[in-house]
Amino acid sequence: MIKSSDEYSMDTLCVHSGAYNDNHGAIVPPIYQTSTFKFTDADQGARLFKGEEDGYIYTRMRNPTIEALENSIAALEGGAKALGCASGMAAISTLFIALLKAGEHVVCSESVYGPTTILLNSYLNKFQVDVTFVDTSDLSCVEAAIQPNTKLIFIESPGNPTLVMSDIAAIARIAHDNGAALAIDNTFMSPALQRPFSFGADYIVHSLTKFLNGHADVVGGIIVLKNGDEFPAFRKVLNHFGGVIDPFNSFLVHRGIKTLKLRMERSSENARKIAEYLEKHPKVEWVRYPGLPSHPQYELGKRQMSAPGGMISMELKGGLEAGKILMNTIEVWTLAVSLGGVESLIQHPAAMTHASMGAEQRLQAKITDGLIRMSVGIESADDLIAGLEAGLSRITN
Ligand code: LCS
Repeated sequence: MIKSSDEYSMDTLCVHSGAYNDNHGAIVPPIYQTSTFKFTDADQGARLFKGEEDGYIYTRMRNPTIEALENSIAALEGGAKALGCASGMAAISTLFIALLKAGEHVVCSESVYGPTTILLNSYLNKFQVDVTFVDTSDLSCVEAAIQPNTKLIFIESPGNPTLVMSDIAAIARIAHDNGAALAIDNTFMSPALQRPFSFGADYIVHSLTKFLNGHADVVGGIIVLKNGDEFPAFRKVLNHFGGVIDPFNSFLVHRGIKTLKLRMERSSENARKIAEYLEKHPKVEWVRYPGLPSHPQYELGKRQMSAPGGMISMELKGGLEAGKILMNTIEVWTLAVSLGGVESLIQHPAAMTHASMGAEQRLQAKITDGLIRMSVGIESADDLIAGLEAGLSRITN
């Protein structure tokens, strides 16, 4: 089993990363579907609790199947350690709890998953942690938002759902020059297409629910640490707040990762063809896709991502009404939230994934009411385009 991410290519790491404990030669990590572990005697139990002996006690604290997944994703991201969480939101909230205290300040990308803004605005504010949302694609806005008490810059790049990209290396420098850390939600890209530690980020989070698992059958999340010294403190926070992933979901995500690189390549190829088709379509007002030269940060995307990914946003000339006709009549695609699975999905952020943000904050983040978001799967691009055309042809205005 491979541990180091420096020696092997991403294709190999996806198949082989994730060291695990097994005495029987199983070539996939066994599912330790157990809540607790037997001690050989009372003294051994006491030694385990004191940390004098290495071993398993209780699944909320440690579990071999979960550890196999954590080792895999730490290797894929080139990090030291990772912590499997019950959902992407559990990963983000655990990161905030571990890093922030009352009186501190966070700078956050304005275009992030809706509930991430709610977490910062409505919950962390209760604990006197302040937040400023800015357009992190504009470095002068990031610099202007820094305060003496800024502890963390949190970005999504590309951002959900606008696909705005932020310069990870430049923002890491701004953070470090000001005594802050940079965390990035890398869900949209996955480590197969973007490795933020190589650009100076300090923490990475993912919703495993998306591309890393890839099969729309798990909810999970992960925090990846660049610095292994921080692992015991993070492990304690996760253990005490309790948002751990379970062994079976860990097994499923670990299995999904074996095809991550292939899936990301195919989704990117499909999405590029679909974005090019949409950009020329007479009923489309605009398309935003990191692989189109018309994307405002196209050159940045080429520098920090190995492919443009599977997410597209667009708005139709007929606005929301036309978008509804498309979502209601599209073929092959499914009208559903979430993303990153093998099947292509379409949804309406203002009324769905980003409804909870409220109209004012959506406006600031340029999430227009007519914006439609698409997650491109691994079906045939021709079939996906035919399915889109079926819906678009029904729009008459
Ligand atoms: N980060 C990003 C970028 C996300 O898109 C999501 C979920 C999360 C974190 C939270 O992950 P979860 O707790 O759901 O595992 N995004 C969703 C979306 O765009 N549609 O449905 C869920």
